[in-house]
Amino acid sequence: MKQPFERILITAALPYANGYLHLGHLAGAYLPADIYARYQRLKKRNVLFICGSDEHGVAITVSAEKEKTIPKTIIDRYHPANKSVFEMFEMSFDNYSRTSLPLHHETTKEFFREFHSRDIVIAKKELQLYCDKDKMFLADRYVEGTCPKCKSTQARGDQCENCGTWLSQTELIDPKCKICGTTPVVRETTHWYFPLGKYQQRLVAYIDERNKRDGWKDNVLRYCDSWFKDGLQDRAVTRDLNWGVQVPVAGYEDKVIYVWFDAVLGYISSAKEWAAVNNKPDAWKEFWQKEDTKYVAFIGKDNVVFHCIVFPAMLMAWNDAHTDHYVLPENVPANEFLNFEGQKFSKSRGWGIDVQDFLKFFPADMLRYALAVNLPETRDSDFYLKDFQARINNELADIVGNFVNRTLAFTDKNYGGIVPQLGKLSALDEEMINTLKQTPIKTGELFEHYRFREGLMEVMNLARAANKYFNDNEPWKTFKSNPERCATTLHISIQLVRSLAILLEPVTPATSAKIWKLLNLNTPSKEDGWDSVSNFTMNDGHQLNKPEILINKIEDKQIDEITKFLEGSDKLQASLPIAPLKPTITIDDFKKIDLRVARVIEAVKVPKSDKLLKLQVEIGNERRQVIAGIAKHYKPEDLIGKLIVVVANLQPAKLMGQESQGMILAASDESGSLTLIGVQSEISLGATVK
Ligand code: B3M
Ligand code: ZN
Repeated sequence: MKQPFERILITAALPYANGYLHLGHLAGAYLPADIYARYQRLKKRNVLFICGSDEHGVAITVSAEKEKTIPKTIIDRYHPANKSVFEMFEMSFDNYSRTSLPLHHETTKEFFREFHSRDIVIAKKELQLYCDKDKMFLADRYVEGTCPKCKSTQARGDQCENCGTWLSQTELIDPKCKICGTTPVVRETTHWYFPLGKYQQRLVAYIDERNKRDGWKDNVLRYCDSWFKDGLQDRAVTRDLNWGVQVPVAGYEDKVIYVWFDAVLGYISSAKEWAAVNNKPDAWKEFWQKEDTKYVAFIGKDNVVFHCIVFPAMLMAWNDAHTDHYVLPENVPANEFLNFEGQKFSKSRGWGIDVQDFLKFFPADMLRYALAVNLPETRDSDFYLKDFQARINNELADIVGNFVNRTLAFTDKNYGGIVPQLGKLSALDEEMINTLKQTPIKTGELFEHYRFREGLMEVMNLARAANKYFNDNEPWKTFKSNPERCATTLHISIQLVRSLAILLEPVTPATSAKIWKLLNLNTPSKEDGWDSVSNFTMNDGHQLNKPEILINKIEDKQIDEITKFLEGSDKLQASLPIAPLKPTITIDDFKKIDLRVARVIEAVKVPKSDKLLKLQVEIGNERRQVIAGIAKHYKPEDLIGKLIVVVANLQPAKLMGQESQGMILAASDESGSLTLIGVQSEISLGATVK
């Protein structure tokens, strides 16, 4: 990389589009990436920040099988959902793409064809695990066994999630088919192999060079070292699956490219999409193929091998025969894991909380702040709801919120909201200004080195110092006794409020936006960058807006609510009165009701109604439209594919002008909770319920 660099390319791991994002994902890769991107933009650097959904691989096909549907149904549900969750969380991606796009398939094939034509990838017959019962090769997550390295019993065919080791499936001890649980047999198949071993020396040198230049994290270096120590092996980059990017080699069209080979190239295709959307079709090359670009890849620790070893090796292989060189990551600041209330996030055990659920209870900035002060940068960290409340109340509200409020309220009350004049500086003023000058330098230095927690700490120290400054100057006394002193104190405090708006923007952008509004500077101007933090740009005589509380404290009640939500309705029910029972009926009365199993095929909101959803359901070979009052409890996209029970012989009715040909069954309690009645396992549509 030519120094100094001209551009910064930032990528965040592409989440699999087979589930909702939880807080652990945010702490692992996304929040740090966003803080970095926002900070660099404030430094006026030319930034491209990209991400997208990873839509291939066994992660997706297994999810589809579980729901008895096709992979496309899964990705079309989770891609838009995750995209919008990222928006709610204020991720400032320049582009959020998806790997099912033809543009991405083309990019991946281009790399594969290149490697094929130069004999870099080679076809090899190799033994793979095959399930006789399911009649298929057990690629990746289709097989589980004991990790030869750490002895975790839940290692998958491609990787052990516990220790991060990248495995060949035949290395697994006591492998079992994930579909049927039987022990697979070993069978021969042909796959294309990428010769990682040939790149080992260059990879070692590459990491060494980048580490010297940009300081890689110890945890990342340790992971890489352990792979190098074991010696890199040839790795299969194709799979016997029918979901993914088709292998572009004659005779191998029934195989697909390994998901990790295509996923990392998703960073390139996402940049291409960004360029195309912005009508600058070649702009992506500026970021990917100019040596004065600094490329930083943010990921969680389980993805280290693919970003520090596999992807760089692929790019090296490409670069060897091209003049337009792709840039390699300058750094890969991988985080460790975040635990939730003392335990690992686990989708299968239902432990943890999805981002979208959390954001129903608290604004994004609160979550961003609480995660940022607690990022698992050097070791796993823990997220406790009680800690969360304490952090927000004692830090964000009591330190930042309090300083902004008291400054603006005092100015409003005593100066009619007009910035008072700066007078002669006292020793306390000088000291305060000095601290202010240090903060953007210290925080900037820490952010540049991916130490976001400590960087934020410096900002909070400034806010603490600002409160102390306000206290020590006692403006409520000097207003009468020494008006010039009072005016100067407030003038400096208002400048500090503006400084905090800039310094906090990478972490809490909505709070910063609110501060700008209170300062009656609706949008920060071009001059309000990171390097202007300690400039006094708030002019004497400038009219501020009416003060408003910046941060509302979290009440115990709110923590109780989210806790109840997490625990499900079990506890809730025990304490609730039940609705009065109805008069007895005969079995014949009951038999008049024709209940059938149906599947939801489509679901949309009924226009102008906040309660109703319009569902298309399939009952046997019949399709019906049913209007259901469940919009407050279910999102339309969450219903698709669900097996439910409908009253099939109810007289059709019109609701809000829409025909309803039946009714779906749901349970509701006195608290207003509602849950649909489903069936426990697959059964044919139209089956009767008795
Ligand atoms: N989808 C794994 C994960 O979500 C994978 C990352 C791809 S980054 C190119 O953890
Ligand atoms: Zn099987």
